[in-house]
Parts: sequence; structure tokens; C-alpha cells
Amino acid sequence: MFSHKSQASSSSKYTVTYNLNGGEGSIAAGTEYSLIRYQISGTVPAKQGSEFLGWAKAADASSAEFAPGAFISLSANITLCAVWKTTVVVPPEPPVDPPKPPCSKDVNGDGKIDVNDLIFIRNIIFGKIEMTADINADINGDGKVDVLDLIEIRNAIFNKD
Ligand SMILES: [Ca+2]
Ligand SMILES: [Ca+2]
Repeated sequence: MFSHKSQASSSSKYTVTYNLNGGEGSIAAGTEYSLIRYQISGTVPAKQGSEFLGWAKAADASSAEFAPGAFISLSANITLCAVWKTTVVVPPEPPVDPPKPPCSKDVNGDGKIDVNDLIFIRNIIFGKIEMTADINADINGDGKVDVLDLIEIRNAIFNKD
């Protein structure tokens, strides 16, 4: 029920509380009689990475209804909620390349890395074994099977970690 206020009506005292909505610090609640205009706190709250737009009655408001220091008439207890606009845009995580599957140096697929893999890859290099998609002989991943891959395997055999 909203009746026109008149001087004859008894004035009630109402409370204004401030919800900083994630802002730092706090602003003390204020009280004022309904017949006297209440001045909203002039304190401008701060929130890291955000710009204070003003106050609104709804906590999830995206635009402000009242500026700091503005006068409002109270007809009920109200909570003023800080309205924030995010100013710091957190960059999205750079896409992470999926890790390459470990390039098995077990070229001939017998479960161990030994001289037979060296022979196997040498046979590929010399064309004695036909390179197929199933054969993972490009150890260093440079797109071709050559002596560098042979060296990789040799190092794997003789310089085991
Ligand atoms: Ca092997
Ligand atoms: Ca290679």
C-alpha cells in the first residue's frame, strides 16, 4: 500500500544497510526517518579489478540506481548493493597443446629398445623395410626417418637414464 505521505503521518525510522558485493571494507548502516530524505554514504567502495558504478537495490543489478551521496526517501528498510563493473579482464588460459604421445623408440615393437631397433630403423633408411603408418620410426619428429633418428635410438640404448 502506497499512500501519499503527509506531515500528519507518523514518521518511521528505517535502516539502510550497505552490501559491498565483494568490495573491500564496509560502510556502516544508516538510519533515517521516512520524512527526512536520507543521504546515501558518499564513500566510494573499492574492489580490485572492478569499477564502482553505484548502488542498486538488487544484489545482482548490472546498473546503478543511486550514486554515492544521493538523497533517497525511505519507506522501508533497504539494502543498497554495490554495483561493480569488471575492468580487469582475466585473459583466458592459453590453449595447451595436447602433449605429444611419447615417441616410442621401440621401433620394431618387440617391447624393448635395443640394437634390433637400430637395425630396424637402418633397414627403413636403406629401404629394406617399407615405412608404413604403423611404424613409428621418426623418433625426433622432424617428419623424416634418417640417421638422426638412428642416433636418437642409439642414445636411448647406450645412454639409458
Ligand atoms: Ca625393439
Ligand atoms: Ca626423424
